[in-house]
Amino acid sequence: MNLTKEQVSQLLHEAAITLFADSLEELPPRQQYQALAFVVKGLAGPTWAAAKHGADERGQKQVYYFAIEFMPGRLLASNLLNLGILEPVEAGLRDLGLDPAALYAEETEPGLGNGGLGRLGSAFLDAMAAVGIVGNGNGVRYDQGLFEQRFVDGYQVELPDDWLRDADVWETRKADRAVIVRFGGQVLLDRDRLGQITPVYRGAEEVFAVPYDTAIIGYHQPRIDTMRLWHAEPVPDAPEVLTAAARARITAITETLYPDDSNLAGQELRLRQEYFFVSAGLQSIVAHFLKYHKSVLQLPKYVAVHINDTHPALAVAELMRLLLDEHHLSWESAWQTTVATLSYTNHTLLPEALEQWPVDLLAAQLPRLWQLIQEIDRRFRLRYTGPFGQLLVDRAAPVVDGQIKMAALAVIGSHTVNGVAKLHTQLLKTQTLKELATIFPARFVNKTNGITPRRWLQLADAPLAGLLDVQIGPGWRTDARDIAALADKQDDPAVLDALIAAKQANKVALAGYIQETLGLRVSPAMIFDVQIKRMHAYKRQLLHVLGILEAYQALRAGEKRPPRLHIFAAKAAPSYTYAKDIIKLINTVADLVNHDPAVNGALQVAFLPNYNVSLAEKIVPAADISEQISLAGMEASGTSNMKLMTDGAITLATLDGANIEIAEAVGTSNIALFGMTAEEVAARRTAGYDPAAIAEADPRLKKSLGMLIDGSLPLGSAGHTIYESLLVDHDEYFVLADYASYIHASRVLDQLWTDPHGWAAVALQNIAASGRFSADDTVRRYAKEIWHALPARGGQEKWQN
Ligand code: TH1
Repeated sequence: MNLTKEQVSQLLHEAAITLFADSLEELPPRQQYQALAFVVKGLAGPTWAAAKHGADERGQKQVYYFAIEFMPGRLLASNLLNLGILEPVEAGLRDLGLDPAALYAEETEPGLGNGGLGRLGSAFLDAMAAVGIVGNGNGVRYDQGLFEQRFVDGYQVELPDDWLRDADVWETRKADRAVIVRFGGQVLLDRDRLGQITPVYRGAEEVFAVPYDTAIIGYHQPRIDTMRLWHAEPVPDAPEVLTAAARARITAITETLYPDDSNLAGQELRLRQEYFFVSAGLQSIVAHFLKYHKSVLQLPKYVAVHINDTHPALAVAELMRLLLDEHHLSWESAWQTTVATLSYTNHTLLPEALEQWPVDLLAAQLPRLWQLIQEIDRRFRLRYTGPFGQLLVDRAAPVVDGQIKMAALAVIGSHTVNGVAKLHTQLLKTQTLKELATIFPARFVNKTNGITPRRWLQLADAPLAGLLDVQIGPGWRTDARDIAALADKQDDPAVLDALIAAKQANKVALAGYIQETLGLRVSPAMIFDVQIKRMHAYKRQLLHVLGILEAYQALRAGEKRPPRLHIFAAKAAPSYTYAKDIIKLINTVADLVNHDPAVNGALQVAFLPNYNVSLAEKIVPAADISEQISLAGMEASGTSNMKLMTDGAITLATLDGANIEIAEAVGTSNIALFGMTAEEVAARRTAGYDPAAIAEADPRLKKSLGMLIDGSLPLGSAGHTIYESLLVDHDEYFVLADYASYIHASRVLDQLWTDPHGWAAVALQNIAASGRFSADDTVRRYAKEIWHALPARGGQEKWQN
């Protein structure tokens, strides 16, 4: 899209008058941001409108990505970049005396996810638009996203995330596209005039599902996809007047994001959320489809519906309901159509995160779906017990012991199932879902996750992006694989110096932010050692802390080490007390080392509060070390590992999730690996394990563990809890088993740091190898091998003005 900076200025002034009846110069920054966002939305509008019909008219297959979380991050700069107008707009703003970065920072980030799962969904939407796949997000418009995190006395405190206080400029309410979603009541099966069986609903609770659409702009091409998020409201003009309590039950459905993946509290509400966005999405897809096509039997030819983790797995039963009850297909045709339309990604092996619904709960909330799930279960058993035997089928079936296993339902009802990294897919097939993989071996495939280099490199890391343009030309901006050309420069000292300078600039910026936020002065000359991800025992932030305490003792004993700053950012689910204890521990250790003159300047800890996409954009470009230290076999993939590598951090990692593929891509001499493999972990679990003996044999480790309970760290009960988790409760995540090897790998990095060009050469190889983790390629593989939805050929659409 073409735009001059003069046009930018004119459009902005007009928007200021239209929106706020004031001149641009008079507006506070928040309103200046809103005016600019309004202009951008307006520029994209005509193309968005055209894109919505284009695909249907061409008969191009569309993908609907169903996810209970999305984390788009701030959209203004990303939209400007994708529209190809970042430069004229920034020039126009500067001419007006406005600072572009300051305006971008006014945008409230929609925190509609917990972490990697939601961020992946948003990266995929961005990538689909970029590569020309007609993609649609389908999710929930939560009134409140993930809580805002503060630290009080080192403890996590959760504040509500009121992200809609200032209206969200990007969303568009589409009240005319609302649909009704039904819960509860009774279902009677009746025959209609033509003798077809039709369910009659009695006493159901009706909920009005209103979609809010946001444009997902394709990078440098006139292709705009849509993220559709549903909001729950009472049905307007309903004949019955609802009590206040009944209204509240309805609005509760989309009030808050469920901030947990570690246990199933608030079960009923979560189930209602899941059915709500699944039913609303499928109803609107089928209705829209039938505007262009005659028969629902054609659905799989034109529509792919993707189930992102089990949260939308009710799609299997809901699509059956629509095809059977509303479109009167036979069971067999409805089933064929359903399976051919749906596909499923599994994102976790953690037993506590694999959803199961008690039959009573589901039957009460969704009586018709319960009938259909029973029938799916009955037919599954009938069909496969012969060939595979009772025992195996019992383990594979969706309904077992009064529970409905959502992963099983998703696998049975999908044509393809994928894991998110090679190891994860393998463990899925051989362990977690092994019975289903025996029955459906061809269904299981791997699709390793990806990230968008546009956000993490082009936008968040301008110094590195500039360096790449100079060294290898700008082709990498469209095709991330071109970054590989950088590898040839590893012996060029001028390039290495430029790389060091680029990293330094990012570290200076982050150091400023740390000072502002925590009042902690840090030097950009230190090693910035980063661990950013949800707080969880399996991710082993605790191992990182034990590493810090080891360094602390070494420095106090007079050892020399390169100065290191340990940077953490992480939220703990509010009900996950152990994770909150680790937060308290990190903050307490930070207090100790940051105030001890004996280690002055050589060791510091910064725990930045309120981790979200925007904070990651500040931390990732400044990182020297990327800590990816989960217990092998636990992290499905990880994606911060890919972002940090892209921006030139060196990975300190176990052989877990996508770390294995990162090691393959960079070569083992360019990554610091340590710890047990997934196989070794499994063997150790069987053999038995004595963490106390390990602690006893290592004086420094023993001292660090003692510090948890001897009063040297004022931790309250958290110290004892953590101590006992390791030494009394058998250290479930093998922190102590991997400790010595972790310390060793970390010391190898200390050694490398003493040779700046040596370090920079390794960082350079990481950047050069990062191209294969671009989400653009990942969604191309999904499109080709799962969705069978090929990108539109070029030239089919034009910018509309
Ligand atoms: C994450 C995985 O932990 C991570 O390894 C992976 O890279 C990411 O998904 C994207 O594939 C998950 N987040 C959640 C969140 C919930 C439930 C399951 C998972 S798996 C609520």
